[in-house]
Amino acid sequence: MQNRTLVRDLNDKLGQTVIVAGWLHRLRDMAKFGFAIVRDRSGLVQVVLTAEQLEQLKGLQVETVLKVTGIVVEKRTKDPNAHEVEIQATTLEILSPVTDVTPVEINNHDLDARLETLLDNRVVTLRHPKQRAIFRVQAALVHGYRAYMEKQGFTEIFFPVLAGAASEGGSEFFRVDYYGRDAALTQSAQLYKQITMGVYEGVYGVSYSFRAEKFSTSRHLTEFNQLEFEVGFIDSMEEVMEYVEGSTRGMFAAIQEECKEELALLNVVLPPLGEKFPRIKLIDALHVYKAETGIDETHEPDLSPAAERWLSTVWAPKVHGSGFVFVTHYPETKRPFYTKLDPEDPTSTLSFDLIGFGSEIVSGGMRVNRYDEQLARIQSKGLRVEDFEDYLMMHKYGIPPEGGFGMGLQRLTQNILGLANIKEATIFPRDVQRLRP
Ligand code: AMO
Repeated sequence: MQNRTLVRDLNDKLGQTVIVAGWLHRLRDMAKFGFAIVRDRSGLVQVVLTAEQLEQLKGLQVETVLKVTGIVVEKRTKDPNAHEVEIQATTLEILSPVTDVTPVEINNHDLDARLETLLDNRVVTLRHPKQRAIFRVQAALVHGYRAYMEKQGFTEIFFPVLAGAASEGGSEFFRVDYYGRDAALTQSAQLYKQITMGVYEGVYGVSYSFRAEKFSTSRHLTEFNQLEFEVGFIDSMEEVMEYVEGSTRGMFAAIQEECKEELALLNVVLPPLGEKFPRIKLIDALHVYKAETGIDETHEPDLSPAAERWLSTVWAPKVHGSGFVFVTHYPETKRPFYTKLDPEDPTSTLSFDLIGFGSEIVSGGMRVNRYDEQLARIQSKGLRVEDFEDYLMMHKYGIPPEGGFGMGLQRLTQNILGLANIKEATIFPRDVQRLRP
């Protein structure tokens, strides 16, 4: 639309005639005149309407799409220091009339709806300023990630979603009928990002991951995005962790720069990152958990959700001034076939998770890069070697020592914004029950 002014730029246009376009967020009819709150992608503005203009809106509901021409004036308020502006409308054009009442009220400060109602009516609830803010923050996280990776000189890769074999093992994959053949939706870009290690040495990308989860939880989706990363010619897993930390810091910087208003609207105060994210072996973490809380999970092969929460929200902030903690050296039984075994203890792996603000948001580690070793791991995991022919070809033709990680985008957004359910951090979530909208 030519000559349109966004709401956020109106403060600079005092006394000028402008065109503002957006949705009717709220209407107050004072009989002889009225107030329309108009919402565009940048904010809300009050428009003062004449009786005739009010008449134009008769029978129309909120969300009607409007084009307003008017003069920017200082808003009359009781607070002499509040230099807000409003628009004195000269003409009003209706671009798309709405006659139905919205199924959920979206013009209050908070959306008062249960999660399922909010998601059933996502088409309109997404328009609420707080919902909009969530996905602005998510976009900024990806900007920060991309900017960091580009700065390192790495190559962005666009990974396939349809594949012949499951990448993470297990049974949690979706089968697809592919012209009568069995195909799968990728659980991650794992195999593909590793293959590119024969070429680019450092790659990243945003992938789609599909997991046929059996239950709905507040942390799991059946479709989500991973910020993927893989790097070659490394000496140790610690190098991969440096990239996790560097990119996370870059992402935090991006949201602080791009999303000040959104973070304020969502009442988010970002937790401290600390000097350096602490690193602790799984077994040591379980012992600290036991010593400090009395809960004995030292015989477990993994952290329970409660232990993850305690480590990242109590222990790491208190002891290391950080809301993040790397937990390393998970047992072989808990990690996929591509994970390198720890040469000092072959029941353990060179693997890590990054736990942040309550739960795991990143998984990563060193990978097996030699052919014989990888063949043996596939066989020992009971997987069919013929399913991994293409993958093993890369090992056969030389892959440097390498490692990488995958960061769950929706999980990260959920934890940073303190959202109770991951579906709130997913624009159109899919779970065991939900496939719409
Ligand atoms: P993993 O399976 O641990 O590792 O997944 C990596 C990250 O993705 C997120 N995540 C999920 N988010 C929402 N719903 C789910 N069902 C779900 N499952 C996982 C988490 C998790 O930390 N290929 C490896 C990564 C690697 O080693 O490079 C992988 O997929 O935030």
